[in-house]
Amino acid sequence: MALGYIYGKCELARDLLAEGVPQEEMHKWVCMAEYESSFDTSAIHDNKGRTSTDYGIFQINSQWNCDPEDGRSTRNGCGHPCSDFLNTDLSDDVACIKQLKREHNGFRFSYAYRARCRRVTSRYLSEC
Ligand SMILES: [Ca+2]
Repeated sequence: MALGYIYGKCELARDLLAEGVPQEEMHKWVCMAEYESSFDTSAIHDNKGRTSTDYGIFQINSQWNCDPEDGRSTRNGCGHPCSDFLNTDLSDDVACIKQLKREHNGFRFSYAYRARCRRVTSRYLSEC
């Protein structure tokens, strides 16, 4: 397990498949990772006013879905410290995104998905 790894697009699709992401959803997951983090597992972005921070390749949010462990309040819906979402073990990241997808009945919880990935088709992965 390492920090700060930047995936290639097709490499990420292979790893996500190994972590149990369904092939028919793969273009959506990889597109989300591209526009959330530019495929960087260690990406950290503070939201406006620093009330919350987004972590990792899928930019999991500290206010709702992980614990920033710095005293800020959190609902920690996925039950992990946010630092778990910065390494190259994507199993917990995938489990969290699957949970959010269930809770939200789709990927619209993701800003990047709403902004960039809604109309993406499997052709997005045609070079893989
Ligand atoms: Ca992880």
